[in-house]
Amino acid sequence: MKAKFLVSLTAALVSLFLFAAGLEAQHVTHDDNGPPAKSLTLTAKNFQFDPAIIHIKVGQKVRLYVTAPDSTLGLRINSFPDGATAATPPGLYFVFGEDCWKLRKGETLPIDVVGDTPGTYTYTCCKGCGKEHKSMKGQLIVDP
Ligand SMILES: [Cu+2]
Repeated sequence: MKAKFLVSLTAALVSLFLFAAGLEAQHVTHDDNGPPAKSLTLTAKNFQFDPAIIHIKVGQKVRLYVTAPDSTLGLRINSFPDGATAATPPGLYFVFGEDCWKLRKGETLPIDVVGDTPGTYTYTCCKGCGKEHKSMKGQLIVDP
């Protein structure tokens, strides 16, 4: 009886391992040189992002043209979805990722992003810019 249990336990572990290996093999690869399928403008000013909500499709490369017309600011896009736990992998891929992009006053910064996993990814200002700095937020939503 005990031996039979051990055999089925081993079989379960082996199939779990094969399943995990299969997932690894299916990992998304990105063509960094390919042109983006879509482009969007994101403006940061007056303690707000415009638009405050951006929708992109999973797997689609999108170029964000980010601009801060009035003052130098920072942009941080969380690569982990809202509600992520310690085990949640990042769900956004950036061709040139940075923790805090510097948005120089009046300049336009292109950022290429691919949504690997559907979810809501929060973006914030990452440069102290005044009284309402902490309320400066937006959501990048990766739709399935
Ligand atoms: Cu700020």
